[in-house]
Amino acid sequence: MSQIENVLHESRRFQPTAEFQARARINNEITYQRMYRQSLEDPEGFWGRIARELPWTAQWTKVLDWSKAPFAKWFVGGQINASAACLDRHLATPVANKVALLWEGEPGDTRQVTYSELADEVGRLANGLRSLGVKKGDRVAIYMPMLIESVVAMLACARIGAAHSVVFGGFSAQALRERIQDGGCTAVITADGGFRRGQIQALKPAVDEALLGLKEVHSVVVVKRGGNPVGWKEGRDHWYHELTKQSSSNCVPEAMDSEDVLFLLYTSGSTGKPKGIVHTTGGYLVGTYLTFQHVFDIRPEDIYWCTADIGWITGHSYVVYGPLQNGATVFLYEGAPNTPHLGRLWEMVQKHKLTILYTAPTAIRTFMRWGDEHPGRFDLSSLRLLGTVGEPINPEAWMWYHRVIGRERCPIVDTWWQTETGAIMITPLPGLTATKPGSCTRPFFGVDAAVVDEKGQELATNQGGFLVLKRPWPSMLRGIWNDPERYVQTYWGKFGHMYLAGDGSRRDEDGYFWVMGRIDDVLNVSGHRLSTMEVESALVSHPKVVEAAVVARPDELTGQAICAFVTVRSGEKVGPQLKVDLGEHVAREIGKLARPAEIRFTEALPKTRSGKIMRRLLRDIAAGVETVGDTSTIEDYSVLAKLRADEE
Ligand code: 7RM
Repeated sequence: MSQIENVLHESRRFQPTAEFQARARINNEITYQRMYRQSLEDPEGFWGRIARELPWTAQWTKVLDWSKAPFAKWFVGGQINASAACLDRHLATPVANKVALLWEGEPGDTRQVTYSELADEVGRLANGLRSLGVKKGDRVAIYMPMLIESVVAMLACARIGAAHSVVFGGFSAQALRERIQDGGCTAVITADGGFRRGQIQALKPAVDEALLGLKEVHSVVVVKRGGNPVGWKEGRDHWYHELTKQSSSNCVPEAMDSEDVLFLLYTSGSTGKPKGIVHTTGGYLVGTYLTFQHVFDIRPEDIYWCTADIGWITGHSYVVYGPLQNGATVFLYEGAPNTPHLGRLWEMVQKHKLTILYTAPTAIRTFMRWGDEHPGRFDLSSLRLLGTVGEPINPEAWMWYHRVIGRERCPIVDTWWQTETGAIMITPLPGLTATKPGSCTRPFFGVDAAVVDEKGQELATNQGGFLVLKRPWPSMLRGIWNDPERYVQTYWGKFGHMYLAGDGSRRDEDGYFWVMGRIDDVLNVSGHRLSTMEVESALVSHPKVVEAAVVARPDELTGQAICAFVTVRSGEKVGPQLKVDLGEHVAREIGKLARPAEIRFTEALPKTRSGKIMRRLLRDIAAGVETVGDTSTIEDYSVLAKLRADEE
């Protein structure tokens, strides 16, 4: 009874173009099969060979120590510094003078730094932090807009062996305070403010509020960006530009053990207290290095854009550590996608001739809603590859991305992974894999993924169940900060020897994975276990709908009844007739049992900062109860208020 029924039928397939395939690193099935087999049959040999491409300062003695499972050690005894792996390794090569970061502010100002300039700036801040007393083993909170200095801050911490804990700049003072306290941070790097939707979003006041009475934090470094007036605490607060001006750019990187902590990153659990996910150095670097190289099939001339903020894992792994280790040119954008107009992103693609775009399904659905005319106004021919991450992408949004943004030329890599996995786990290889809209396709090298039932037995083709990873991998989390018990419980408690991802999935006849969303979100209607994502996909395939979130509310008759929150295309009329039409549509697409008992139209859905729909909150609204638990990650509180006000 634990299985999830599979109701989504998708038979379209897309091959990479011959031209793309011809140039790709991995472009034939035989090579892929051989490498994949090696990676599972001899993981230590496989990962050891990859790791040797990185600039270790001390050789490891053993690739993997799994004797204290589920606490893994990778590259035991090896030493490597993450900032040196991103910067110093390029300085004696032509990459030194290549642009590392190309940045555009929301008002349209731009700035770029080469690898060698970035290395200098990181050295100066690293020395500056050291002069303030920050040392190896400390934790430093970073609370910043998307600036070049934000990347510098992360790498400067890494350089001196302090773990960074990036807190998304949109979080409240209270959320920041909790994370600073839980992580035991002793310094904070922030900015006066940044530009967001044409206004200055102030950050420093939130830091001041968060730090009230927190004696442990001895230093606050402030980047001047917004120019907004800020409060100042003498002795504690330091301007970034003054601190770095006084410092030498020459900073010897701290020798870091492979298993020394590189960063903490807080992620909200299903309920209650946020978890500080712990990542260490060596394995994380190896995992992000290899995945970035293959998944984006990166080339020297690429200008790559991952729209993720550094406040979430995608920003860590695929804005900073993966791309920079590979010597890529990374584009960064400070502001909102709709400022000053709805075509801003596409204008920047055209202006900077961006070649790779990696973004989230929620963003893609928003662009769909805004209309084809906005991307239509710009030349997107520089794009050669598209990616998605963060949620299951419904086939409708996939097709839109393919047609309107990719102009039917660009492969799409739908990458499944988590804060906890550190790096991409299930993904197409763009020059090889035939993609199917909505599927993240096959496991990456070294990833032994499966779909199992309640007892841990592998399920047959197309049966929905728990997505698990059956062996450790280099970039895996090493635990939850201050809470080893919770780590064991949450991820290894259910099956013991397998990592529980918390997602539902099925695997099709080609071995492709179709992730159906979080296990907590599964619907149970009259004994049928349905994935929220599949019902949402059916709704979104209706021409008037752009986004839908489906939750269950208690129902005497059916156990649970489906309540759908629906956003329609700009300009479409909502009303009783559309509700009837949508009900009919879902019944046709899936079956009568999936027809929502209730449909509510809404302008927006409650989402996390990284764009994930917060179904937990919608469940409370659907059931008409007060919201309990953590709401600190919600992007826009007014959405909740509006949804509640709309209750019938
Ligand atoms: C990278 C990131 C992790 C959760 C994960 C899934 C969902 C992410 C996909 C996806 C379907 C994808 N880290 N998820 N990528 N679902 N297809 N390609 O998002 O820790 O913030 O979230 O996101 O539920 O468990 S995360």
